Amino acid sequence: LMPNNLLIEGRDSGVQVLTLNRPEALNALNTELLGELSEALDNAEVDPEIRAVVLTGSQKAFAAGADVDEMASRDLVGILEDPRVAHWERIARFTKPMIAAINGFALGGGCELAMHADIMIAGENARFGQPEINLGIMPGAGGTQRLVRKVGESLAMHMALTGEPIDAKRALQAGLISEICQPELTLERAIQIGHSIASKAPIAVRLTKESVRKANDMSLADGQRFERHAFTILAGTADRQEGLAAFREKRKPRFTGQ
Ligand code: DAK
Repeated sequence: LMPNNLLIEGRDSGVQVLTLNRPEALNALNTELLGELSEALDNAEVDPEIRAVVLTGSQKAFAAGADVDEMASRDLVGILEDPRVAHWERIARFTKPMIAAINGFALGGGCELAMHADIMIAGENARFGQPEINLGIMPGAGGTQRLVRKVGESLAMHMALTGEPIDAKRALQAGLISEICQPELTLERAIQIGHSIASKAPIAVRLTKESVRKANDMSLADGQRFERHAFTILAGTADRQEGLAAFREKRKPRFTGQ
């Protein structure tokens, strides 16, 4: 089935580009869009051709948040049984590298979605914010959790309690994003990063992502133990042998994913 709110491209190059495409609502994340996105990621998860995913929006908006109209139609039980929660969980579970290429507004659920990516890069025109407080609500897709881990408590509190957005420069300074680009080049740069990752040994990439993520949920000692076990697992891969041999033979490695 063709998705209504998502463009899916680039699978054959190893880097799949998912473009949020609901321009009439600045890519507001309604249930349908989130369902299409989580399904696309589930498909990418099991497709060996796809080594990395780039998630992007338009020049004007990455995503302006949850769909306010849809949210307004839900009462307490409606929120409790909200189908979007399952979609968010599927997005969070994705094990391949995901790069967010952000231009324009990344607000509320849009900022939270961007923070589900492993690498965030943004155009100079990007604006990041958690404006939920202005609507009498609060972040609901990890905004109070991931933002603190990425930018620290002081700036996270400032953003979540005032709703004031920050610009790309501030986001870079705070460590929310890893690079700033000219807006026309953000997507191209994200794809380039994706290709760089796609050229590495897939099992090493997977375990590296998993291990870095553990840093947020584990003590240093437990995280380091996890890292050592992951490192040990790699000793059983053909790609490790290939990578080490290629270095010593001064040639490029040919990784097979084995
Ligand atoms: N929802 C629905 N429509 C939206 C929208 C949104 N979030 N944001 C923009 N639009 C629509 C506008 O209504 C407008 O539609 P028309 O009037 O043309 O029909 C169109 O997109 C263009 O927007 P504007 O005319 O407002 O454009 P401007 O350039 O003047 O302003 C803006 C851009 C981004 C500053 C403004 O649109 C704005 O403030 N948007 C709302 C931003 C916002 O408050 N976002 C946070 C929403 S709350 C949860 C998961 C997630 C969440 C909650 C729970 N669980 C899993 C439990 C997340 C909550 C949120 O994100």
